[in-house]
Amino acid sequence: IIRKVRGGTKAFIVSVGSGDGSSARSGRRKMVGRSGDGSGGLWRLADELNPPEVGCRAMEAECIRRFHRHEPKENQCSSCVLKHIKAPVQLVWSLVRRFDQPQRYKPFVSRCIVQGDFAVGCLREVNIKSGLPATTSTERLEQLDDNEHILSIKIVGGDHRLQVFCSCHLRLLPTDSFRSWNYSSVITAHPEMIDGGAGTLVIESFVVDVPDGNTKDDTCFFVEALIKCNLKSLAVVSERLAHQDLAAEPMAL
Ligand code: A8S
Repeated sequence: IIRKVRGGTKAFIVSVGSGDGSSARSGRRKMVGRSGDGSGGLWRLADELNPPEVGCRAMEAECIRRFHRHEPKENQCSSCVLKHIKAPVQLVWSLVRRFDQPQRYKPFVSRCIVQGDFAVGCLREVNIKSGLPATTSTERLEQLDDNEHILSIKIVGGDHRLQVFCSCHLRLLPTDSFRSWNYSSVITAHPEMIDGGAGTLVIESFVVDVPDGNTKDDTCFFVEALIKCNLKSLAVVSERLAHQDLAAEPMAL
């Protein structure tokens, strides 16, 4: 499943689950194969932007292996979204690391308040824009590594009303039956060259409980869609800032 990928702002997804294969939509994936890690897990490459023959380079596979190892339990699914951004890693990381300001690039966040000091272990209360099956989310900063560019969070509360969802529509619980959502994610940023310029490979992976009545496939699809929106927006904001930085630089004589 490791294939060549061209530079540019392309995103694709690698997912792993226990391969229940029960979803009617599993055929939607462009590629399905066995992972070679001996776990018997099913690796899928869901490629939204790249042509089917374009997949994952060795560098990406290595970053996933080093920083994005999750061990999903039987009732969980795990997946990984990648994005190539035409902006230097320092700039991209300066946006990603701000656990206290996710609204700088996350399009679904309207407000965020951090309780206490901004340090590993602190909690943020995130307000979600209307139209989504949640209004707030309480999240803990699990890891912040400015050298390796790793940020990891865990959802510890909120009013997520997701019980049954699928790719085409969401069915919500009655408003009084809130459930917390067991969700952890890791986002990393890696320097790379894109079209001869400084670029960044951003990888975000997650592990989440599969709600009752859902398949792993549908759960992954829903979360991947949200993360893809976040990373797309991160690329737009970063690339805009990178252009401004370039324009502000004095011309070399
Ligand atoms: C993130 C990633 C995700 C956020 C999800 C998946 C969420 O904030 C949104 C809608 C939901 O229904 C769940 O890092 C939740 O932002 C946008 C509130 C958790």
